Amino acid sequence: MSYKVLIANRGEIALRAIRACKELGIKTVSVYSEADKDLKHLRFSDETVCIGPASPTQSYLNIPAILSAAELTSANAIYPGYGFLAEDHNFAEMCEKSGFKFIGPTSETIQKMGDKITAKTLAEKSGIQIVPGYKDEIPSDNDEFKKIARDIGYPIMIKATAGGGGRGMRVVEREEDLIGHAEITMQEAKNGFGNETIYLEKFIGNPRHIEVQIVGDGKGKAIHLGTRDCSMQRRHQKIIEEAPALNINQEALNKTLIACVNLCEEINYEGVGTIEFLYEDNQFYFIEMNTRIQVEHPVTEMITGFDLVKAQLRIALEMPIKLNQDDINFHGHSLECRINAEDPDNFQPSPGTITKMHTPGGFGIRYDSHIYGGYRVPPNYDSLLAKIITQANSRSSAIKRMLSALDEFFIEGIKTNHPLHQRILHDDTFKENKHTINYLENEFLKK
Ligand code: MV4
Repeated sequence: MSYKVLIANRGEIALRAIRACKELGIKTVSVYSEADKDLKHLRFSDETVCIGPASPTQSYLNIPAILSAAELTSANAIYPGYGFLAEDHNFAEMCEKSGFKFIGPTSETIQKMGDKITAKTLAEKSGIQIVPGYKDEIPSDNDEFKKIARDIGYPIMIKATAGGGGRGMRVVEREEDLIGHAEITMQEAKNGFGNETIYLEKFIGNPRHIEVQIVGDGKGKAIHLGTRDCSMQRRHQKIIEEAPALNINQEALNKTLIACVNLCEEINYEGVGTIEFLYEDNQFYFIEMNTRIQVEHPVTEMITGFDLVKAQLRIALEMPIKLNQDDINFHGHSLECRINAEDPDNFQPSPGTITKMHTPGGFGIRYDSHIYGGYRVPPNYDSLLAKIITQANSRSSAIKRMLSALDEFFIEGIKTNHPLHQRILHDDTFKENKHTINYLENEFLKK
């Protein structure tokens, strides 16, 4: 049986997916927008279909156009990548109903994890530690509501159940602000997500962002692939990621990893997923689960040798896969620098034509990117140009290898955050691994 997978994405992840398909002998169909006709991966794809104009809503988010392309090319399955439709449960359901395998968890699982209260309840049931708070209905009596918040203890965070990834949340420092902030968050959630339900959490002030990679076969068996630290971020955009997370309490880590596997086994999780935590004072606190492949998946691949994208395809297409925790071994340390088309000083997007460039290479260096000399970066999509990934025996060696890779790397014609990466890699707080999610914005960028 020869499979054909339609790749419903663009840029580096589309290229990453094609490479995995080729290794598995799977045929590929790439869809693209009018702005993307010169993308590199289209040359490596067996078939290509233009699905609409540059605007994402008319192309990569256009469900009828994507399903039509799948129909037209007789694709068996659809690979969503990250962003766009990757966590849209309606899209997953429409794929299923149209006879195309959605490469990922079931639409039901995506929907459950998309509702943050449901996700939190499921996580807690599996023995994962959650942030203390309140996730029942908010009482209409303001004094009762205030009592609940007082019991959690200020500062608290109000979050929309339909939010996530930094959208639909607000910190409340004192009781006077509770009712007003709750009303605003509800109104914004109603307008933004069509669901005004909110819940409360104790505000964790200065944590690290640690996540756990998991893989499930959809039949009740799951494994974990350890942790990543994604604390180096600005406005919820990760800039540098690494694996594994270091300086973590071993007992808390072991408990958390086992509980993550339990959760995935209990819900018959299918495919790859990431369970996100805040980590402060030796404690893990669940925040949400992502039901997709993530941008930073290569750092996990580099320290485990486990190909996460091939695993996604094998599981979805029911090819044999061995998922035994004992077969997973961890080797050294890996870092990823996200190179974005943006001004390194003010973070404004910097689209345009790349006139000249050189890519890094060598032992322990991986380069995942769709760009090339002469390529025009369109202004319509996110600014990720390339991911430089290093692997070495220790964190400090992986940092030195990254500095060497960044020395070789140059892009001319557009601005990139390349100099920001060089500055961060020379920073003492980063080198000592003492940074939290607040470090870049509140300290480093103010220096
Ligand atoms: C929090 C928090 C502090 N306390 N929840 C932001 C994205 C979403 N995934 C959850 N987020 C947060 N939830 C409580 N109870 C702080 C954040 C947060 C954050 C989390 C991870 C990575 C970067 C962040 C940046 C700002 C705030």
